[in-house]
Amino acid sequence: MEDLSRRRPLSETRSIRISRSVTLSPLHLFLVVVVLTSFFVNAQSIRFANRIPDPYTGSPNQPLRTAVFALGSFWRSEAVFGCLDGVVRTAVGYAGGSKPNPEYRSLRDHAECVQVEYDPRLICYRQLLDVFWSSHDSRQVLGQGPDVGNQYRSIIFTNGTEESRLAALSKEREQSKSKSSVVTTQIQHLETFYHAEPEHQKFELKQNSLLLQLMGNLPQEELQQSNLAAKMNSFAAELCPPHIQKQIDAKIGDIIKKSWPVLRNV
Ligand code: MHO
Repeated sequence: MEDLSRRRPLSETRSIRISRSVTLSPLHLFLVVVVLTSFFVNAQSIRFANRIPDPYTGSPNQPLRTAVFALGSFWRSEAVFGCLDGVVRTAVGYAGGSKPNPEYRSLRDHAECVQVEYDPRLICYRQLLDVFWSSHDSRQVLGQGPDVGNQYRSIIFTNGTEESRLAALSKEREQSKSKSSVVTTQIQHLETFYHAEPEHQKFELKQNSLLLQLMGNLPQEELQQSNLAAKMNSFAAELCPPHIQKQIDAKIGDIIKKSWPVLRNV
């Protein structure tokens, strides 16, 4: 006859002894496997806390300002401005036409453009204009390089008389550099800036999955608001000033160098 008093409880009979003091029952083991599996399955989409001091709002007496420019493909335009000191956020969209709610596949008379949100204490409109002129060919008619068409025309969208005055002055200066061709850039009062579809925002950054992961796979809304994302978008397009391009490159190298030994223990 079986001595029931000597039977061990189920949890003990099938348990696994990990060390002298730690014993895992089947239930515990199952839970550990579930947790570990979900960890590895989700590893692709792990998000780190957003270390970026966003949303950045400027100071109460000097609030942030926005400027809008059209200078060819907005993928590149966004990257042209994102790395500048004092630029807080960037977004791409459509403006300059009459069609309400334009979309990428039906822009009609709108132009692709970039909206630049900046801190006027750190960068001024005049400096943004300098970047605008030096970042595209304002003498090419309705296009930039191979991108030809109305949607790629060059426009400075203004918002008030002071901006219009500065834009007109800068255009004159640009024209005076050479009279052999005409500067085609239009200066227009900004009516409505329509945000482009999410897939066009921070387009250059989105082509680089390593950078996205290093930034913690921010969701779309955060990516759009993020100051770091604006910078990294420029970095991905290699449009940051050379010294910043090098600095970010070195930091990424550092992260990779420090973390690869972790893999040795796999
Ligand atoms: N040359 C670019 C234009 C894209 S754009 C956002 C391309 O088709 O790849 O219009």
